[in-house]
Amino acid sequence: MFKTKEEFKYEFSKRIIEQYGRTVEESHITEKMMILESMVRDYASVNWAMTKMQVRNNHQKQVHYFSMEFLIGRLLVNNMMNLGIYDIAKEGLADYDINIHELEELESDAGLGNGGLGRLAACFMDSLASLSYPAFGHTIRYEYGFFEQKIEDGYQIELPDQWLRLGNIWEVRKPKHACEVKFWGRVEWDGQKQKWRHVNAECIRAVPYDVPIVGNNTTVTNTLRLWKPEPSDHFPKGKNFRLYLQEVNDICQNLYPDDSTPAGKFLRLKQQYFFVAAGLNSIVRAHLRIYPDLSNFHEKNVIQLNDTHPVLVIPELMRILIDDYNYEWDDAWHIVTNTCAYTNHTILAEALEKWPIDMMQNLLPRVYQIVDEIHKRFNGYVKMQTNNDERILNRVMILKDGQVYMAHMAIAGSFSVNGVALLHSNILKDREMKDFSDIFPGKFNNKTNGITHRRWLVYSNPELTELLKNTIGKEWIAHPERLSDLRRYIDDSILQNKFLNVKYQRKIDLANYIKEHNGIEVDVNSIFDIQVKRLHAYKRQLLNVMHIIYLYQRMKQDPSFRIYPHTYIFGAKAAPSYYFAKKVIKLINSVADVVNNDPDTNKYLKVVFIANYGVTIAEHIIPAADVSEQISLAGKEASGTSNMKFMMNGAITLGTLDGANVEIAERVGDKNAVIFGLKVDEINRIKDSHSYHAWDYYNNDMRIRKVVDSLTDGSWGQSREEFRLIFDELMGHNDEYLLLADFDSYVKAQERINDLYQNKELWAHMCLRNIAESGYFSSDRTIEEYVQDIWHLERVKK
Ligand code: AZC
Repeated sequence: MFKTKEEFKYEFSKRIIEQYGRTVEESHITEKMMILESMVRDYASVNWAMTKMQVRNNHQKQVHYFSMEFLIGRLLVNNMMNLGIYDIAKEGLADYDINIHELEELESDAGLGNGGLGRLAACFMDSLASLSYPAFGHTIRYEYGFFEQKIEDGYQIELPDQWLRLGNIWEVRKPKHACEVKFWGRVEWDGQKQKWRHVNAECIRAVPYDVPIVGNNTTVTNTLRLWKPEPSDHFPKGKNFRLYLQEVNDICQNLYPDDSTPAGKFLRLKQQYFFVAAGLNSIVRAHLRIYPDLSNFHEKNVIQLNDTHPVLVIPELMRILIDDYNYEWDDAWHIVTNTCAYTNHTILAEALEKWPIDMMQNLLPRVYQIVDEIHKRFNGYVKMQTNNDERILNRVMILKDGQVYMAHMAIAGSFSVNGVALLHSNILKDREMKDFSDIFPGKFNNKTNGITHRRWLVYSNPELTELLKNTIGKEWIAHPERLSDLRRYIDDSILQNKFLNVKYQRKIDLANYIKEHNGIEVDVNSIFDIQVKRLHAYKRQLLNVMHIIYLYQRMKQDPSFRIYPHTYIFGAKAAPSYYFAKKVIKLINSVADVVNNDPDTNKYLKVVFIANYGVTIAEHIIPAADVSEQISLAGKEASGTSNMKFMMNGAITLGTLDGANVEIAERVGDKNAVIFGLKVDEINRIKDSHSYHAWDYYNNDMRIRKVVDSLTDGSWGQSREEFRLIFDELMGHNDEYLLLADFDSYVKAQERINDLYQNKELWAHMCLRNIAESGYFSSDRTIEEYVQDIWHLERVKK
């Protein structure tokens, strides 16, 4: 492998000639990019093979992270940096007059996920490898990632995300690890073997595509296994061939296909079982290559269930143990419940999955039988624990109202259940899942989320990284908690100025992006106030827009009222069938049109919606932020992770006491975050007593009334009906997320930001304090906690 620039150049040109029959100069830019990628992959593959061998030879326990989503983003720079070959490659390419950044820009962003939960999985994979822990990820190899968002006339348009257009150099197809996954058919009792048999099943072959996960500054390289469905050799008799192929392909077409129809629901359940069954099959086979049987399976494997989507692991592993390896129920249950651990990412009812019983029974007849048995035995256990309390039993049952409650099965079948921030874990334990935590004291725990500081600071913000290195050295890169070394310097005026200058550079970079993509000129000296995340009512992007409307109306009305110049930046994808969310996007864009083009105010106020928010765009946006908007209704955002990314890049949190904001505020102190809004217990009281009346706020606060009225008086567009849906949500449905209740306190919080920002010294002090306290939010810390409390892994031994 190349160690010097010269060796790199030799290898690079040799490969281009071998592969494409041209010289470096003659080759096309995509060819150059793919050759560079293949070199990096091969560079990593030695470590990859070694890691697998070491884990096997040392009989080490591994964690298997099962997740429907892995939002890994681009890998080229990340892998080169983690391998420590970035500079060699960059300089070698420069000798050929190739700008490495141009190659980087060609890589597609692997968007195999929707949002926070998927990005968390990717951060975890990075930390696991970088901390040298043996780990596998399992998911589906989706043909299309999360949709590509375009904005036309202010509306969101969805296009297929063809991330595999140029192929995917990182993956390696592993047909020898393929297996069959069975659907449909029925179960039959085999009297001779005294066992249930699954007959007349339709088989689909699952083929793994392995992607190396390269650790930083370590030889450890783990695997992300993407499962692809293919036609089986056991073609279902009598089945229409085309239909069968269609069904096979459907499984991997899209992430979370529209599940508003029964066909969509079936497909989703199929996807879940597909990768769960395939993943388990490969883990079991790997185990049996080393050990004589599965009795010690849980001592060598731990499976983390990322939300309820992979919870079929529980009955499927039971099925394998009982049907394929002749274990008795109790022994199998012992193994399963000591293997599985479950992470909950949300308490929103619509996200807690339930599957119609008849659907599961038809699609997965044998698995369903086992679910039914788990349910019965769990009922027995609950009765015993609660002195036959029927009310509790009714609340915790796995099968009820004709549905399978996946979260209930997850809790019953796991040895650990965790939330993702302190507040969220407490809400689970004390409220949402209280019955369960009473039944299983000790099972519930908290693991506050984290983000990989490598991608989110070191690689995406090299300017700030350089400044930090010059100030406190580079220990913090391997030990992010050492960012606290910065505490001593936060009042150093030279450092403060340097920091403000780095921020300024990054704002120029983002301003250029906005100019190029939105055609909007923004003032780099204005406050960059940014809210980027999925669009959802509970995240309250609407509150942000309402405040912008208020500012605009007030400046129009009162020429003596002017704010410090502000650029409000949004980025958010709305689920394709989520009409309210799409209307909010339209509203943001319509308000932007009016406000940005009004010469009375546009020196003070600009609004920008950046399309197609995802990992790669986030890497540009986050380092440029002055203010991080984290304004969900308290109790609703399980953790949030962009809050951590912003903090680490020196932005000030403007947020409610929700999710991990609570822990951020606690760490940086009251003075270094701007907190507003109702707290969880206040909200619970309001909700429990049904004492909230949105109309009271409308009637009593002129500002609110004017803002709300503007939704239906044509202020923001052609038709008065355009934003009726939003008006109805607020006034017709009594403002479920209490925007009006928090409005006044949000206005005041924004005013605080306005004042604070104008004191440059104080502002820089606050930002630096945030960076200094952000080490805790590295996913390295989170992973160490999972390892200590749940997974009990050892680092890969040589
Ligand atoms: C998200 C939560 O909404 C977010 O608060 C959290 O930070 C993140 O998970 C990681 O834990 N949830 C999801 O992305 N999706 C679902 C289905 O919860």
